[in-house]
Order: sequence, then C-alpha cells, then structure tokens
Amino acid sequence: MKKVLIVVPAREDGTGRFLKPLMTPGSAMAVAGFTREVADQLDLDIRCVIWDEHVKGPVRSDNLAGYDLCLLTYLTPSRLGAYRVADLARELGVPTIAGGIDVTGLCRDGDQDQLMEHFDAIYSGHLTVASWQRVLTDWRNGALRGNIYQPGTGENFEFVIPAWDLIDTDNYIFSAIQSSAGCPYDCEFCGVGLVAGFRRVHLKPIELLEAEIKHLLSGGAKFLVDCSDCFGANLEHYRDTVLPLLKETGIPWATEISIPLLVGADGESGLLQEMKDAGCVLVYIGVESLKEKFGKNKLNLVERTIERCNQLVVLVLVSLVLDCEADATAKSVKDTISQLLKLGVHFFQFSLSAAIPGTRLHAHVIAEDSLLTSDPTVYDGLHATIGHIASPQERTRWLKYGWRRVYGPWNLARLIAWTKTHQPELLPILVSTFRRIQAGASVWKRAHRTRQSQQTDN
Ligand code: B12
Ligand code: SF4
Repeated sequence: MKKVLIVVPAREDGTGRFLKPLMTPGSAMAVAGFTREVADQLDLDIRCVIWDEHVKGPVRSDNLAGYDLCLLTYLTPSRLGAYRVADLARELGVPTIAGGIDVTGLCRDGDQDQLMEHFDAIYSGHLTVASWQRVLTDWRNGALRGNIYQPGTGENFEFVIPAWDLIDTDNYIFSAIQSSAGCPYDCEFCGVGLVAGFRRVHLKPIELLEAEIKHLLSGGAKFLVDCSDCFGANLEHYRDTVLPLLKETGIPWATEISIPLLVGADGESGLLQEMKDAGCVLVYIGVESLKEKFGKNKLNLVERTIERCNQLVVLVLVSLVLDCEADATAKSVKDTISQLLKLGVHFFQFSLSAAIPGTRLHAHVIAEDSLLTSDPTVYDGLHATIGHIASPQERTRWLKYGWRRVYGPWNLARLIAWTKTHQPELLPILVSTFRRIQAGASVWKRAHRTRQSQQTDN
C-alpha cells in the first residue's frame, strides 16, 4: 500500500502561532477525492491522510515518516508554509507535488521557477481524472521531478465527491459545500478565474452534491455554507435543483452571491425570496466600495438589496476593499461604513487590495511599478500591498477602525440581541465565529508587531 499525505500548510508569520480554521479544507478534500478515483482506475492501493496545519499543528519529520508522496494545497499567504513542508519532505526523501490557486497564478505570471526550487513537481489549473492519472503514473515510475502538469486540452472541468471522511468537521465552524465553480464576472483583483477559467461557471452534478450533503447530514451538520464563487450563476439550475435540495435539508445555510442575481437588476426580482424559502439565513455580497466608479453595483441597488434582506430577515455580510478607491481617505472610509450600518448591514469583511498572482490587478500594479511587497505572507487582504495616496500605516488604521466600529462591544451586543430575536438557532455559530476571529486578530496583531520590529532592526 502507498501512503499519501495531503497537507494544508499554515501561514508563516513569525509568531509561531497558527490561526484556527473557519472552513473545511475544500481543496484538500477534492485532491483526495481525485486521488482515490484515479487509484481505483490504476488499480493502485493508496491511503490518503489530510493534515491541516491549522488543526493539527506544523508537519514535523515524524509526521512525514512512512509516506510515499506529499501533496500540498494552499493559498498565497501560506506559500512559505508550503516551502517549509516541502523542504522537510525533500530531506526525508518524500516526493512533493504542489497545486492550487497560488501555484496556478504564479505559473500564469511565468514565475514558476521559485516553486521548482522547493517542490518535485507542480500542477497548474483544475484537476481532471485523466490528467491526475498521468501525474500518478509518473510518480509510480519515479519520473515526477521537474515536471509542470496541467489539464490536457479538451479536458473539461470535473468534480468529484470531496473526501469528507478524511477530516473531522468538529474542528471547523463551517462545513463548506460547492454547488458550482467559477463566476460569470471578471473583477480585476479576483483569482477565481485562474482555476475555473475566466467568466466560466461549472455546475456540480446534482448527484454528487446530494451525496455529500447526505454525508454531512448523517454526521449531524446543523449549518451549511455553499462556497460557490457565484451562487445562482445559472438561474435555471439553481431554481430547479440546488434550491430544492438545500430546502430538503431543513437546516440553515449561507452563501456568496452577486447583487444582480440576488435581487435582479431591478432590485425586486432575483433569487432572494426563493433562497429565503429554502433556508438561506445569510448572504455574503462583495460591495467593495459605494462609489460609482469602484463599486460593483449602483448605490440604489445596494440599498434596495440590504433593505429587502432585512425585510426577509436574511443576514447580510458585506465585503469592502477599503483602499480600492484611488482617492480613499479616512473620512471616506468612515462615511462608507456609517452609511452601510445605517442601511442595516449586519456583518462586514474589511480588506485592503492584494495583488494576487495571476490576476489582472497583479499585472496592472507591476506595469505601474506600484507593488509594495512580494512577501506572500501579507497577501491576505489585511496588509497594504499596493501603492496608494494613503500610506500603508494609514490604511492599517482604517482596517482597525472598521473592526472596532463594527465588532466593538456596543455593536456586537446589538448583533447578538438581533440574532437572538430573529435567528436564535444561529447564536452558537455566531459566538464561535467571533471567538475564532478574535483569536485570529490577536495573532494578526502579534505578527504585525513582529514585522515592525524586524523592519526597525533592519
Ligand atoms: C472557501 C474559501 C476560503 C475559506 C477556506 C479555505 C480552505 N480552508 O479551503 C477561508 C474563508 C478560510 C478563505 C480564506 C482566504 N481566502 Co479564500 N477562498 C475560498 C473559496 C471561496 C473556495 C475555496 C475552495 O474550497 N475551492 C474548491 C477547491 C476544490 O478548488 P481549488 O482550491 O481551486 O482546487 C482545485 C485546483 O486548484 C486543484 N488543486 C488545488 N490544490 C491542489 C493541490 C495539488 C497537489 C493538485 C495536484 C491540485 C490542486 O484541484 C482542485 C480541483 O480542481 C475560494 C474561491 C475558489 N474558487 O477557490 C476563495 C479564494 C481561494 N480565497 C482567496 C483569498 C484571497 C483568501 C484570503 C487571502 C482572504 C482574506 N482576506 O482573508 C484568505 C487566505 C487564508 C490563507 N491563510 O490561506 C482567493 C485566492 C487568493 C490566493 N491566490 O491565495 C480566492 C480564489 C477568492 C478570490 N476572490 O480571489 N478562503
Ligand atoms: S463577482 Fe466575486 S467571484 Fe466573481 S469575479 Fe468578482 S470578485 Fe470574483
């Protein structure tokens, strides 16, 4: 029997502390699913283990001992964590293959050489059974070293049942399913199209979705998150199959959706009512900015969306990219947050622009010579990474202001009271999420201090 360790590396931020995870590791479970399918076809006896460093702590030599292959899946902020694990695996003679969105972005930018210094092979793009069969055949023949793999021409996007049995969902707050991949829009800063194809949407076959939901329900799931990049992107499919399936679960769920699909271009149609009827309790919408030129939607449509969600008692989580307006100031940031709070937004995700490898934003800031740093650990939306009229320190203050304003004691008490009245079943999830985010914020502060003192030393 061959043993394969699938590692989700944590971010190396100098604190030695890792963030506790919020969501189940979809990429690792998908990679395990593809590996099992190919193993069956190649008649290989393979046992996969998922090691999520956010849960199990850093991979050490003992943990790698006895494995025949180490697969790494990660986002940009964890790239150095992936190098650490790969370097350790190399010392122990365990071959490594890395894949995922960061690898794909670097390959698209032509920056794959740095990856090849650490990994034996890399995989760029979405997995297919046929392409993974080629890779695992090379591995079996000891011919991995130095290869860059990708799906073959004509090999369409494929889904498998994620290997839910390889993780303990109790370690995560949210069990994330994915009813579709990809998005019909193409925002400059977004990395979604790198793997799914730009402006492409792929629908997960309903039998696969049904099987994984059934598995989660039998394990006692009380809440689901559909982390599709654009829920509802194919209205007919969502109306006829996904929504009825979610309704049948009888448990509350949340998802990410764009405003035109949620409430229609007129603000009055869209999927909102049907989603509510099917158990949706929270929608995550990318507003980014309220200014006409930078915001994704017209202000009156944003206002109507929030109003309708409040009428239907659907919680709204809005994402704002605080420095996406080239002329943003502390005042404009404060005004935007106040305006959205007044409109009735319940939760916010604040970030700063991150020029993710492979995106148009990355190409654009490189061309303008306004990339402030290429340190991947700070590509997490919580650090200033591109030039702006406001200094990085000033923009960090905006983030802190936003968090304090929205999640300070007064507002938090208001949110908890609101949830208790309108969505009492969500209270335990809300409290655990806040606790984890608070713990994350203290790691962030510590990392920030470490970085500042390193800069002073230099
Ligand atoms: C759920 C999610 C999260 C969750 C959980 C992540 C997790 N534990 O898996 C949370 C909320 C924690 C999160 C956090 C962040 N996220 Co996020 N997230 C997503 C989301 C919506 C889905 C991820 C997912 O499960 N996809 C499903 C899997 C199956 O797809 P996949 O990862 O692409 O994997 C396929 C291929 O890439 C390939 N593959 C993947 N890994 C490997 C490995 C090997 C060896 C091989 C062969 C193949 C392979 O095979 C898979 C099947 O085809 C994506 C959007 C997206 N479409 O991916 C954004 C996305 C991945 N996130 C993104 C960002 C920016 C972030 C944050 C930086 C945001 C922030 N401001 O905090 C943080 C970073 C955290 C960190 N330390 O890494 C960006 C990616 C940026 C980047 N290059 O790193 C995305 C693409 C969204 C976007 N708009 O651009 N995220
Ligand atoms: S709408 Fe969201 S998922 Fe789609 S391209 Fe824009 S940021 Fe990415």
